Amino acid sequence: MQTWSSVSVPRVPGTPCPLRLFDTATGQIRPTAPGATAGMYVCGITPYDATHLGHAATYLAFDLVYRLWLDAGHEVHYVQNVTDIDDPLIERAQRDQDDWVVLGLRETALFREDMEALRVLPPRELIGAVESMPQIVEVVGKLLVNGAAYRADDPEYPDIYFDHRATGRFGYESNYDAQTMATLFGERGGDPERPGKRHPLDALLWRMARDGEPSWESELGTGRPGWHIECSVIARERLGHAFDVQGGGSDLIFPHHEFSAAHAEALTGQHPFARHYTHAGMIGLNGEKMSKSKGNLVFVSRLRADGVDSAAVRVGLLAGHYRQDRSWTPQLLAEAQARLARWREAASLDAGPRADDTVRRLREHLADDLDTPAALAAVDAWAGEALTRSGTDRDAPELMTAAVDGLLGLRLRS
Ligand code: 5CA
Ligand code: ZN
Repeated sequence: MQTWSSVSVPRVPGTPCPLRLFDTATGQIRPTAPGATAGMYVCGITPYDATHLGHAATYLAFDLVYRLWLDAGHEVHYVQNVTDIDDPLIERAQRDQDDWVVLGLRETALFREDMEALRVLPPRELIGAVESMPQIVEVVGKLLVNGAAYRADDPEYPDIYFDHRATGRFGYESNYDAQTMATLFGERGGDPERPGKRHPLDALLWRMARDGEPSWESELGTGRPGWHIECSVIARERLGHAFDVQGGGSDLIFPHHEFSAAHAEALTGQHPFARHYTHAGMIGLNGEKMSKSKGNLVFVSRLRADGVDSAAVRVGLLAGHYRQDRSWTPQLLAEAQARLARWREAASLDAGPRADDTVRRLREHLADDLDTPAALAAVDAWAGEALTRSGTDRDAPELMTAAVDGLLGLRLRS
């Protein structure tokens, strides 16, 4: 699939800091240790609706991971998927009497525009489930042969399921207990009640065609893939095993990332699938979870249409720590706008206080599990001093402009 346009990332003077990130599997903040090229996979959108601020916050968090690795001299092989065939897409298309392909293309195009407006660095590869069908079919076939997958005991619809006990490691990524897994599996797209499965927790790999549903002919029988196998296959194909970071929102900790890892590990016998499993917190609105059922989604495209500066949206979302569940409020946006205006004014001065130490702290805070609240406070402190017109360092405004652009993705000068 076509990805989106990139922005230039200025080199930031000074010494880079190696990035430490929280890893869900071990429950610890651990150093990332990429080679010359860092590999990152972040779960992409299901394009049946516009990008809301929750999606944006998650992609911004991983944008910072990208920027810190670039700063440390790594190349980054970033892969993202688009779930361009799944139940929500089919249901929305039916509801609106739309074509699911057209709906997916339209919302993906809007997503690209939103990401560009937010100056999110594009993945090297943006890959749809539909275009990955041959690889998915091949992997599901292999899982059937090696015994990790089986056909449901249902003559009419012998769907293919993954035996979650296949690797003997199931649960290592989320660390959830059996009860929590059972609850979340049911809530997040699983089908625990489906008759004919070996175990309620087993996840769908291939759904045989039902009347009126899109399907693909294959050696598995005509049908369509389950959700987790899509990301498992795309990530492993492009990044190999033990890539550096598997990312997404915390709603994907279980079952999605647990199964994506288990599918790949059952296929190859290699462990781990990813070295870090990193998850962003959920964004709500005015203290309530943002959800379609509540109708309280704030879309990036809506804010753009209302003339809101996307840089202020970026500042507002980075004002909280990426792992914290948090709320978007009108006040948060107003504060972000004021903060950005102060920073821009300070960056436009001819001179300011020396900025080397501020840049050092900015890097240290970001490298410490993306501590953006502390990083933004460091910029505030410099800008505050600069605006008292006390500083005389003529290089400082330019240095701060480069650092805030390179590390935080925000342009202070046009
Ligand atoms: N296509 C799948 C992933 S393979 C999916 O979850 N799509 S999504 O459109 O529902 O979400 C896209 C990304 O945004 C995922 O990484 C998801 O974890 C994240 N996300 C969804 N809702 C929120 C939210 N309220 N706050 C933060 N991140 C969110
Ligand atoms: Zn995914």
